[in-house]
Amino acid sequence: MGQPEIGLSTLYCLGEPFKRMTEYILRAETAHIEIVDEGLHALNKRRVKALNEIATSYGLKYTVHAPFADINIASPSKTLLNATIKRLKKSIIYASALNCRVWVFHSGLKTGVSMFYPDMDWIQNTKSARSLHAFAGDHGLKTAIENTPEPYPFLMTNVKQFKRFYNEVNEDVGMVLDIAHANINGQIESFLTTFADKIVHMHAHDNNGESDQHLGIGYGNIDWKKVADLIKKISYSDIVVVESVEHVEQSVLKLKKLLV
Ligand SMILES: [Mn+2]
Repeated sequence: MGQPEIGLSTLYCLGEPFKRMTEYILRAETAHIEIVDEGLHALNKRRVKALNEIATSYGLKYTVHAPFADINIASPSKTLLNATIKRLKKSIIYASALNCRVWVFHSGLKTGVSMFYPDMDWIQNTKSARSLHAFAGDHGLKTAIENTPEPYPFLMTNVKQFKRFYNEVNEDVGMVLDIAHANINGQIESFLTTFADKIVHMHAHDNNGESDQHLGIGYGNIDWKKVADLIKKISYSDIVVVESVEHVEQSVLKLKKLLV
């Protein structure tokens, strides 16, 4: 088993034009870039072509983070669910064209009608996850579902929910461990030990243990030395993507020192 490699998410510059983002990634301290398929950086054919040209010239490798704004794969509205799946399938096609190692997506969320239809959103969540995974497989792409932060009404924030998901979804959907999201419910160690064989990708940023701040590594209350030891203990050897929105370069260097 090798060592993990450190990557960088474009989340920190999502407020800036796509063109500027493509300039920033050339200056990153890593060749592993996670493209956030959202907002000003939403992918299209032309942008995929541009990113592929950059990858060839500068030796970059990509992963893609699925769109997440107003996206709910557990939506009780057929109309909205269809629009959501259509958008996510587009993202999968672009990710496949970028030769991504993995396509990262979030679970669905509870809604204002969830209390009237117990478990319906969970059932729709697993259905959608299975169908997106199958579609991605048809395009030669792996998928991984991320633990999302409390207190948002996401369906998959804790270990218990991920256990249920993997009991019901036998397909090879990987897990993205977002270390900082797991810090909010105090389950970093529990996630790492329970899903050592499912985790294929990680997100790293920091927070005060209460809200999803996406701080630079070392600027919140996460014990990174302890986290690094746990990551080594499970022999994790895939990518750890820095998803901070500040102190980005410093965060990449700090994680390299701890993990590589
Ligand atoms: Mn994340």
